[in-house]
Amino acid sequence: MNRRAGRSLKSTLAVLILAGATADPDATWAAEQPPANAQRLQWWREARFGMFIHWGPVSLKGTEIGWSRGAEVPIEEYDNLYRQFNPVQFNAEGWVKVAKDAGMRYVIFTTKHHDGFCMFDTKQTDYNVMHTPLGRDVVKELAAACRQQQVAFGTYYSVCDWHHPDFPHGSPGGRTLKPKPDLDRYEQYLRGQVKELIVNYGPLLTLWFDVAQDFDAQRGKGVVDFVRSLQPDILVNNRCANPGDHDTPEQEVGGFNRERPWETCMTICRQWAWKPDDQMKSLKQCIQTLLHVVGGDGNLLLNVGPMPDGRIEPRQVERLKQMGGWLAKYGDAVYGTRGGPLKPGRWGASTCKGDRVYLFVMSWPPDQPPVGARPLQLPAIGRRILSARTLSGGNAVVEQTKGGVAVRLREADRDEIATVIELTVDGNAYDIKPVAVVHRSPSVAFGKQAKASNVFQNQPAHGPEMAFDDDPTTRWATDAGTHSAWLEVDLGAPQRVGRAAISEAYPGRVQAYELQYHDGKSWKTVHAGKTLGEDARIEFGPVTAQRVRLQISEATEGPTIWEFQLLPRTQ
Ligand code: FHN
Repeated sequence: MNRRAGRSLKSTLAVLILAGATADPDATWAAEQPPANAQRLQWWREARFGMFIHWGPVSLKGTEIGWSRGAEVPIEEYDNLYRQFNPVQFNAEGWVKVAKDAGMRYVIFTTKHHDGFCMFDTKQTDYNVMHTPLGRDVVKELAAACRQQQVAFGTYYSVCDWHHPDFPHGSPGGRTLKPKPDLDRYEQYLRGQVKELIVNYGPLLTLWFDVAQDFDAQRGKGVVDFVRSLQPDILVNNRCANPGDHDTPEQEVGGFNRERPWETCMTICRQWAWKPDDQMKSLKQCIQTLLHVVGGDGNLLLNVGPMPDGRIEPRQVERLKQMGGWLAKYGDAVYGTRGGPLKPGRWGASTCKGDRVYLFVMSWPPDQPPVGARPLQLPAIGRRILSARTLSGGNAVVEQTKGGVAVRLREADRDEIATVIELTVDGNAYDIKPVAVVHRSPSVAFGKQAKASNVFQNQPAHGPEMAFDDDPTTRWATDAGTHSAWLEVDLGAPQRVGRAAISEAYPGRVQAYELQYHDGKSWKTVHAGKTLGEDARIEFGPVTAQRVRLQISEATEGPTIWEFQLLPRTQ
């Protein structure tokens, strides 16, 4: 990482903010910057963590923005919600402060989602926030608050527009066809609005396009080139039918990739827009997701959906504050780092900066009586470790041999979310060749064939195998409205098992379940229980079986399982 690019975040951001004050937004950047957006991309990569905000009149219904139009909410009703939209408690400064207190370095706001409603004072249509009882330019206030608090600001803009008569597809869900579309005319409308966003509210950190649908690569490239002509150093994502500057894995941690910039976008709850009593991720899930993302060399864009009164839900504010508290202690191991060299996995994740490697240990090998606590065994890293410092408490013992690195730490000193250890090595840590941490699973079900009675939208990313991969960022999920389901694993051969460790995502959904094994003729129950939770530890039998399943007979909502481990009995 070169010195110039390593410029402090603040001074780079100051240039970013100040540029907004000049007549020509790019005077500052164009004069002294490297070509295109190299420095802004560098700044973005070092920022690591941003706030996504999905908001609009649909918050009055508590249903999903765009997608509920013509589905849970009749189109006529949905399209007139703006007439009641009066979020009197909307306070842009307060929102930006929530982001800043969370340790977020940028904010991306939905200026127009698939429902076509515009949250800014656009001259292209009256279907916008200035024609609501609120009558204020939300994007203008948010952009100003970001500038004032030195937080970078970017705009989400949906390419598909299921409300606009010229965009070919419509609601529900983009599955219908408009009677007289005109895509060329729609593109001019889109270009007009994108220009307003950049010229009237910029310079922007990024133009975050979404769902190109009827736009092909040629049209997408034309729009992206147009955007760059208005602000040469702007970042553009990969969702305008064009590769843009970075990828955007969604609701999942992207794969380890130092070559192509990427940003995981993820909801702090389940829905993008506000939903009453939605299930919110635990602090552990939020932090471990952030660490797996930055450990893979990516950014995390974590989404909140403000309420119809203009507030971000207090419990979401609290969760974000907790994240900020964690980053206040360990942020040096996140901001301005690169992913690796030890690739993310069940064990945890790592980042590097200068001659430091930061380990975030999230899972330790199970104890092996009578030996006791076994060390975390990491592969060789090709650099000499000069010293080790445990930042999260206790004193880890780090032993380096030709074969690898062993990390020992008393159980009492291990951090439930992530144990943070700083290694100082004899050179630039970024030059260490990235290496995977071979996982020795204690579970005889690890990596085995699995099947299930239901899979969320039949998406492989939520298939049954996700519960047997020892990866805390993947899970088996079922469709909304599923109230009973089974998850089966084939161990490949008969195995003697007597313990199960089950981690339920969205704890509390499962209300009754049975653990069963197949004896060659039928399913036999070895354990029955009520709720599971995030860390259920179950002893049974022991039994010898090849096929084992979790039979969920009662669930309040689609059951979903992070991990289902099967272990031998210890005694
Ligand atoms: O359909 C949208 C969805 O509502 C949300 O805006 C996400 C955010 O990345 N993008 C689309 C789904 O991929």
